Amino acid sequence: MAARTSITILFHVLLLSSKLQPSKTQNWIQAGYWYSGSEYPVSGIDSALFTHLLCAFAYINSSTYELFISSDDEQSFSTFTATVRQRNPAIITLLSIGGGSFDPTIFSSMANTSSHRKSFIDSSIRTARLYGFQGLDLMWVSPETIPDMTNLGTLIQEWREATEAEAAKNATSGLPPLLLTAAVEIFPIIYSATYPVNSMEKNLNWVNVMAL
Ligand SMILES: *[C@@H]1O[C@H](CO)[C@@H](O)[C@H](O)[C@H]1NC(C)=O
Ligand SMILES: *[C@@H]1O[C@H](CO)[C@@H](O)[C@H](O)[C@H]1NC(C)=O
Ligand SMILES: CC(=O)N[C@H]1CO[C@H](CO)[C@@H](O)[C@@H]1O
Repeated sequence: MAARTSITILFHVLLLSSKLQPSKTQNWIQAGYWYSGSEYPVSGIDSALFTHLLCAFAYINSSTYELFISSDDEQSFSTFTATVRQRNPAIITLLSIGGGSFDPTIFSSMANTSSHRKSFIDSSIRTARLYGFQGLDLMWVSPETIPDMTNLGTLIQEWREATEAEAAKNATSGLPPLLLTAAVEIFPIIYSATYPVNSMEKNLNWVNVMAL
């Protein structure tokens, strides 16, 4: 079993303006996902090879639309950042939400209603801070319809506003706003809807392009 395959290295397209990029840091990103289902130990990751690591996956409760971490993952997620910082103290960690096996209709109904988006956004920020992540990544596989794409654009706009408000409110903590990213894929033959590029460009730090 090739342990290395458990960490998928993705290509990143830097969408964003310097405004949202931490100016002190490098201008390139080398990020990888660690998936708890791979059972590859977090302590085995050579974090010195990366600038950012994404811990996958947190899920969305289908009735409350709040973010949750499965009880099986709580231990490894809560120590993830401290563990990968042992080999690379500068590493930045993000909590990834959803993934390919998560029911996309839950994303659709979360993004579709203002109060559901708010539950999701507020709980995601709380959870990221509680577990010590510096950002959040949305892996909605995949928005398929035009309303999904429109709602996704609204969601990430509101998400960005909320992360900035949270950082401003907690200015004394000195923590920068959470990074926000999303994983995207394009199957032009299957889906006719296109991503809300304007909102993504304005509100996300970068996107992770999923390639098969
Ligand atoms: C979703 O939230 C409801 C209400 O709080 C709770 O009863 C249920 O167990 C939660 N489901 C999951 C999968 O966490
Ligand atoms: C939300 O989804 C429901 C059905 O899934 C649909 O009837 C409604 O128009 C959608 N609302 C918005 C704001 O997209
Ligand atoms: C990380 C941090 O300091 N979070 C605080 C932000 O502010 C709210 C209340 O305004 C606190 O509850 C959080 O603990």
